[in-house]
Amino acid sequence: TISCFLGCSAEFYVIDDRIGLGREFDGIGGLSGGGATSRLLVNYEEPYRSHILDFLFKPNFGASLHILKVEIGGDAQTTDGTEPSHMHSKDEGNFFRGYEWWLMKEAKKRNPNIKLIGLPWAFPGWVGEGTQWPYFFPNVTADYVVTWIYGAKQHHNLEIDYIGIWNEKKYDPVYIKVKKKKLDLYSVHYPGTKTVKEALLTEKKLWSSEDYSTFDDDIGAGCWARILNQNYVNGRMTSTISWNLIASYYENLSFGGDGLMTADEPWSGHYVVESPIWMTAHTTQFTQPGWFYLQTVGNLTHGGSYVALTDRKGNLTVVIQTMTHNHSQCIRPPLPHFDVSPQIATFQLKGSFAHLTDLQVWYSKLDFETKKDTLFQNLPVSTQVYNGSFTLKLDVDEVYTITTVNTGQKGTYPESPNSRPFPKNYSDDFTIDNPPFSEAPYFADQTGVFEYFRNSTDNGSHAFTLRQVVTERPVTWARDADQTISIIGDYSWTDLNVSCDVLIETPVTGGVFLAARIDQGGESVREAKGVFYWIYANGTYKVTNDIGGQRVLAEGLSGTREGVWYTLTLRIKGYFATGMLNGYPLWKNAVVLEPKNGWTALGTLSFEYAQFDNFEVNAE
Ligand code: 147
Repeated sequence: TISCFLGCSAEFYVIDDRIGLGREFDGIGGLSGGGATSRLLVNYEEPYRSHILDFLFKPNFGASLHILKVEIGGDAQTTDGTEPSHMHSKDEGNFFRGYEWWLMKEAKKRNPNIKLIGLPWAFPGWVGEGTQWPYFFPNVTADYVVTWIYGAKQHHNLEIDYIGIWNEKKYDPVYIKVKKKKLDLYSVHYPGTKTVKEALLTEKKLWSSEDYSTFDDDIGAGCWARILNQNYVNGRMTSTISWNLIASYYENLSFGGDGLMTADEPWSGHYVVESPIWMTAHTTQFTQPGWFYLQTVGNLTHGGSYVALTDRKGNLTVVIQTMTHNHSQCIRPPLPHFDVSPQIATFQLKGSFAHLTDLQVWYSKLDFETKKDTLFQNLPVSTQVYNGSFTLKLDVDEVYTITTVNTGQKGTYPESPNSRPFPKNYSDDFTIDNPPFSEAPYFADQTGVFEYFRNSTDNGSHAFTLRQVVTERPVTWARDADQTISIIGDYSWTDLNVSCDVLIETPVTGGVFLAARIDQGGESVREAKGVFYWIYANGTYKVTNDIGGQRVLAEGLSGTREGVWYTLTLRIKGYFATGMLNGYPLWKNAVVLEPKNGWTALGTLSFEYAQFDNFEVNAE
């Protein structure tokens, strides 16, 4: 029985298919990339990595996503790092770089029906033939993207369901025509649940193909639950895709901690299944692409909204959310004020649903006062459904799923290992035959691409190295640095010793660096400060406070040149830094006022080949 409050005045809502159905539902998705947002996920040990993948993709378990959208790597910075291209240059192709292929296969393994989408953010420089623009040579760009699609099929047996144009940048009608005869759907990013009238009138499918981008705490969950409903109720959008899939990148990079859950500690195995996963489950576990929204969807009288979907074979799923304004703000766009208060709602089932009796109820409450959330609980509730209607006493910040589908499950695994910081003593000699991934563990490229390399000219101690391989400025999406850089370690590191063997490959103009206390990457990588120890092919060295090399702390002669391996050692303690070359002091007591802390890093002076070996860091 429902206790009487609000004077027992229940509001009535009708769920009815006799007036015809609404639009076809296309699914809920997550976006890996745009960019490098899954970078650290691949380095989790089993069984944790599989557990995480299950929470994302396994049907009737967790987020049980319908769609996986991935970045088509373009060798350039796309928010939290660079993702490697399948064609670094015109004459080569390699479909085993990065981790998006792997991720798509893992998703398909769990859900063979999952839809795949590819979208480029950036392109290798050759695609623009030096113009830094992908549309001057639409054939080249189209071929490049089509090669990726064929590669997916040929090398991984992956069928790509949808391909986008160019993320958040101009589109070009000529390019679209070259690539494809027509546009199938209109999709927007961060629509704030609204659609313009003109878009509705086209009767094309409307999607929110990138949305959310909010820290994955309870407010993020509130945002996500609200827009999953309202993107259809307000905007008739039939798919919503989360940027991003999983927060698997160093937290101090751009938009740290956005995602449906967090897994950014592969060294400890620790991960957290955050509340947005369960908000997703409320929809995904009880509908599938190909279901239809009913026309009877809408807003609730005292705030919140409801959608209803059917498979047209008698199944019904109703999702109700009552997120309050302050507990459901997404990062963008601004959310106009609205009120939500407790209310009693009676849903009357008509048409095909009039005789339903046995409905499952799944319930969540984000409790911002007690902090004790109820997340995705199956309530014993068949008693609440009678006489063709059910009544819910709705409080604020809740989600209900009322459904005929009885396969829902709240998946669980034993707790993941305890959180631990990045190991203070860490080394990598990059010696590995047939590496499963092209990147070395934990290195997160911020400009350029660093890959395992088998050095055929060296059968001795440097046969296996890490090599920077982007030799031309890409058609960028963000403001990539003019130097290349890959970061690794703990952002809170202050005093440390770091060393690495380096090989400059470019005569005269070449240069490489080893660095520490790097204070930023991602979209602001050009402004990265830290302690950068450079050696150059022209026989000199420098110590600078910035990646651009403007703030010089020390400089002089080093006798260094291309084609020779050197060991660089950088030691920083308090305000002082010291550098060694092949174990001999080259400069000392350079004064470092800031940054106080940051990651360590490797890199090159420009887009040039260079190699690295025997990386070792010992932090205090
Ligand atoms: C999006 C990007 O597509 C993602 O790669 C990621 O960077 C995400 C982070 O929130 O942002 O790009 C946007 C850029 C600008 C707006 C929206 C999305 N905007 O101004 O509304």
